[in-house]
Amino acid sequence: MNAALKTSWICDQARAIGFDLCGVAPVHGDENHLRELQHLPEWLNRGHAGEMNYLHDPRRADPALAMDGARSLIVVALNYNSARPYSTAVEAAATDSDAVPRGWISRYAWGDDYHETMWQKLNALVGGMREQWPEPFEARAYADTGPIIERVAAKYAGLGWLAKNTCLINEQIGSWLFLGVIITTLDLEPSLASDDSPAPDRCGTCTLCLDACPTQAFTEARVLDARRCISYLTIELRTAIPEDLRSAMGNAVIGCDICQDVCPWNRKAPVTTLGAFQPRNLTIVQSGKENIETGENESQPAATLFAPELEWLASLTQQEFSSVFRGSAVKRAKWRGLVRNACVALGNSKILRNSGTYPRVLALLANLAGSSDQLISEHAQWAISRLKN
Ligand code: B12
Ligand code: SF4
Ligand code: SF4
Repeated sequence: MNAALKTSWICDQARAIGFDLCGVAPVHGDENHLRELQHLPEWLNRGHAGEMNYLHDPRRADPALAMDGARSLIVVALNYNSARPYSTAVEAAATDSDAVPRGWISRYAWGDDYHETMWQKLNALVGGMREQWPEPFEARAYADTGPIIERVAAKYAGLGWLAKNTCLINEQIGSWLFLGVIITTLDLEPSLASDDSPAPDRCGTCTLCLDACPTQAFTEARVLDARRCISYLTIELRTAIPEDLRSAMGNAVIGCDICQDVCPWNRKAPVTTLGAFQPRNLTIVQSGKENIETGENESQPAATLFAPELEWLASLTQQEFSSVFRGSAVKRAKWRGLVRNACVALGNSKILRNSGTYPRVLALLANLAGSSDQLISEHAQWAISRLKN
């Protein structure tokens, strides 16, 4: 089978497995691809990576370093846009009333851990390739965690453009996409011919994402200072959240969707019915604190990862956290990170002082302020002072 037929077989197979997009970029030979990756050292030198030390891995600046004899990058994308409102539509309702204060978990983390879903599908694709071509070849699959800058690879595999919010946008699907890459020694036909340009940049004069970012994390269009990004602050940062950024974080507890929620290319984004990406519902049996299990039960109050109650998140024990977030991307934030974030969001909530919620939340925060964990205690104290002022 020649290189062109191989590419076409792989992408047909990828679609049959459930990926929405598939393309191939050459590891060598595309100067623009390599030039784009050369922004990485400058980005790192500016300190934009914060504590994400793994981003300094030199292989990220050149995919050829990721595997001996690598020839091709197969890039796939999977839509995770489950049919629920955007954070920008529900935020006011969640915080600006006497109702119980609710937090925001990013769309990508509502269901099962996407790494697992992506790896299963990517490994199924590699398995299919090995059956199809019995000759020995190397192929390694990555989703998020490998030494490849996936969005740049996706651009040069023809999947979309790198937008001002730094996300990969596909003209038909938008940006609610997980990306996965298979690096392989197979010689495959690139999806873009050598004289083809990648998808044109369709941001135009729009700046909605840059203007909407609550922490002003973009230093310029297409350049994100991760240290200011709520996604970094809530998930990656293990220490105290800088005080000057806390009030801008609103009700975010895991990640942030705002620069994608406001994007016109996501207004008509298709939705996925994939069960793995629908918001998890958790049944809480009130009499036994530990008795938390997944699955709906009409007779019990259900907690959901779609705009969850902040008091519930802030009062989770470490054991409950492990049980509730088993197999969920939320677990990356770790228990103390999530409780820290819930404290900040409670501090930002607009609970009315004459409501029943107000004294209850203050009591919960006072309890957390007494925690022997310095990180939790300090963030709870910050929240109390914010609610009292
Ligand atoms: C580190 C990381 C983060 C960091 C940093 C994000 C960032 N923009 O770099 C944080 C924690 C903030 C983050 C947040 C999110 N992430 Co993230 N993240 C990654 C990861 C692991 C590496 C990305 C990376 O290498 N960044 C380094 C910088 C240099 O890359 P970059 O911003 O793309 O940089 C390019 C531009 O800046 C450009 N550039 C152009 N002109 C110029 C000019 C100058 C002067 C400079 C300096 C640079 C520059 O060149 C750079 C490329 O060389 C990738 C997975 C992977 N392995 O690739 C997922 C990934 C990018 N994340 C993803 C997702 C879903 C998210 C979130 C939506 C999650 C959430 N809801 O909270 C947010 C989105 C925030 C945003 N607007 O980017 C998806 C993106 C899918 C898509 N459609 O684009 C990925 C691909 C994971 C996956 N496998 O699906 N993420
Ligand atoms: S994810 Fe949120 S905080 Fe991060 S750049 Fe986008 S809007 Fe700003
Ligand atoms: S909001 Fe506008 S500028 Fe930002 S990514 Fe979308 S189209 Fe581009």
